[in-house]
Amino acid sequence: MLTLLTFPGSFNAPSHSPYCIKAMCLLQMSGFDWQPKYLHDPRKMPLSRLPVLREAAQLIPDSAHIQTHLEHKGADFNTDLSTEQKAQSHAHIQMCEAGLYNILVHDRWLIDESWAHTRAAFFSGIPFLVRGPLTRKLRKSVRSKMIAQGTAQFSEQERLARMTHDLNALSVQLRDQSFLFGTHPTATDAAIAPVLDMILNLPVATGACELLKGWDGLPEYVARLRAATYPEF
Ligand SMILES: N[C@@H](CCC(=O)N[C@@H](CS)C(=O)NCC(=O)O)C(=O)O
Repeated sequence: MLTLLTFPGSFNAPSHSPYCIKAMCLLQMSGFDWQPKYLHDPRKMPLSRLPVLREAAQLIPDSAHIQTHLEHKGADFNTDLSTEQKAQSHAHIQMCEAGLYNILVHDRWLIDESWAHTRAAFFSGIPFLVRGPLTRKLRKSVRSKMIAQGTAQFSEQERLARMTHDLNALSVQLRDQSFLFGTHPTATDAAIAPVLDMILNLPVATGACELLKGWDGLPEYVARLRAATYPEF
């Protein structure tokens, strides 16, 4: 039995990490038996992050490595994709991880009204006396990373303009198909739809949330991916 070490769920999702949900979707799509094990603190994990897949004594960190591991065991997440489509898949995943993911993190952690909900949902298990100092330290560190990465240096208007380009690229790829590469979900959908889903389910209606909610076809696409591949716990 495979075990996915994952952050628990929040905001209407089976985990509060889109990378953990990506791994969950890949496991569901693989057809292998698996179970979740919830962790709150990833510091003892190989890359100090989640998700991590455990198989017997082996720990496999990083959702992309988990995908490769499952593929070596026989899973095929990109059935029927041409070489050109595989290249497009790679480019879309990179775009999402560099752009949309960081907008999600920004809106969860750095918008004050949203942060109050994020803090309550992610850290309610931390003892009250240490919760304040710990979450202030974590928020400061996320802010520094968002400034270093660039997302927090832009105005809201600039962030939304960049997001519009990303959503437009996804829309063009999706066209009138059910999933990004046709009638079946692929690894690209597993990587991208959870990020969109979390932006749609932000605890407050930020500009990014409103932009995506009003985008023709993308909320429906996310709902299809949820129905097809999210686990039910
Ligand atoms: N490249 C990694 C990224 C995983 C990642 O960044 N996970 C975040 C949560 S979304 C994490 O564990 N951050 C450390 C923390 O929250 O302490 C993957 O694809 O799995």
